[in-house]
Amino acid sequence: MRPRRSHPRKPIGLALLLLLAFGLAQTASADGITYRSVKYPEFAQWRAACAKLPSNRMLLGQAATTKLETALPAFDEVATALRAAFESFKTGSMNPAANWVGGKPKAAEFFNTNRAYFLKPPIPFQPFAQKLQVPAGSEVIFHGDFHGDIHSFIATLDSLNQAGTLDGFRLAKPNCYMVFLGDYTDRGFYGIEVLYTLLRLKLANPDRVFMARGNHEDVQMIPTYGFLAECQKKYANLFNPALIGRLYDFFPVVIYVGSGTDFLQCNHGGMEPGYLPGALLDAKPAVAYQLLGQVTGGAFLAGHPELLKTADVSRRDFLKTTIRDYTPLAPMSPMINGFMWNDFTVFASEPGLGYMDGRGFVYGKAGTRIVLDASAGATARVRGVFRAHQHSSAVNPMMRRLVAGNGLFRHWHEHDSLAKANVTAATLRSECKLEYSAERPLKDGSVWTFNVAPDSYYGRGNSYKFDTYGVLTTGEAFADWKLRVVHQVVPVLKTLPAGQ
Ligand SMILES: [Mn+2]
Repeated sequence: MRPRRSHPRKPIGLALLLLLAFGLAQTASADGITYRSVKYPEFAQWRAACAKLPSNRMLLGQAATTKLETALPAFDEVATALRAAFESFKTGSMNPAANWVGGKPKAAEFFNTNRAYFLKPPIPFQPFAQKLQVPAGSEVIFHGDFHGDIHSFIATLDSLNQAGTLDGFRLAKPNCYMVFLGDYTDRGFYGIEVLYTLLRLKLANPDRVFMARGNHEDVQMIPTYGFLAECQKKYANLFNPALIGRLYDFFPVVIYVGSGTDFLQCNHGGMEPGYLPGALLDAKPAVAYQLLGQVTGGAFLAGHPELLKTADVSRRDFLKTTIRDYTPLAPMSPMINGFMWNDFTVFASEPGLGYMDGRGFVYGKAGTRIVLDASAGATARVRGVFRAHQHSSAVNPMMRRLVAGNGLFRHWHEHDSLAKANVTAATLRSECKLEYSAERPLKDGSVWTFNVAPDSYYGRGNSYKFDTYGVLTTGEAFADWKLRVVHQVVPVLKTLPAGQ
């Protein structure tokens, strides 16, 4: 019997395969000749170039155009940064074998950027987890989905420059880190500008800036959701999608961020009980990695029968046969990766485990608690989840809470309920006691969703104009950790002031 996929997806298109294969050949021949002659713009120059671009919200209101403005007119500029990023990944903290729990992946496969799992002959698809253990008192900046919204990204960097956290692209404060929660491109017209900005941050701070892999960091998604079309409009046949697809393989599907023995699971989607990080978190190195290897959701269910008991009775048979052990072949094959895809319920009264067609497994409060507890090591504990992903262009209960919460929502609020699903922001804040202030309490076992950037069709559908980032300050004990939410208006109907 064919293994059941968690939901059906189109196989990778022949046209995309040909394009990817061509891109790789182009890379191999051009490497070291053209790319390295390009000089990187300074932050101020880059900011000014991005400020000239019309907003996504303006373009979304217009008929489709064949031409798109870009702050990166030559693809060589992108390719230079991509090549430099590959070198940084190959020679940085992923290089020492001692930083890989359970063994370092092969140099001839994982680290060979002339090959890819999506090309022939394929190398294995090897998703991995990361640990980032920072000193107590460190600041970690978090941001949710950008989806091609460069104006919000620049606004965030402006804010961090004004705060003295950044000096241009460089983190200026000691013990300061940045973690991005995935979905950088697609659905907005400046995916390439967003990716390039991420690469510049990574290159300026290789040990302190990390990107999680979202469900859109997948070559199979880009032809459908806009990124491929964007790049073909900007670069025609000079665009090399294989380089981008290969970059995504260096993004961990989950980053456990912590101090001492306390950690937060930081990823794009949701829970993935087919991988447990105990050994990774207990490992000595402050930055460590582990391949997911075989994803053992079936074994987890067998060993934790209490998880299935949190599900609705009518769904248990389906969940039992669908959550199983498998070897990942691609982010959506033979099953979707839960770290990249899964969701959470909004209300505490909803089932602990469920499933939604087209989205994946949905974890409630009790189900999440079981997986978090099982994620502990001999000493390490996983205290909660920071994630993004769960957005809609329609006004729904989740989006109402994200907007009323100033861009960060803690699931399962104690005074919230299904009966209040569609109440106004004012009622959410008063009657449901929705948290919306700058300082947020960090409660053990909680899940926080970061909002998607506003210059997007999500922002248009839900009428919000502010972008949000979180600043986590760690402490000696988890009780001392602090979370601050910074939100600022982004002028989504015009371009940003050229400034300086
Ligand atoms: Mn998204």
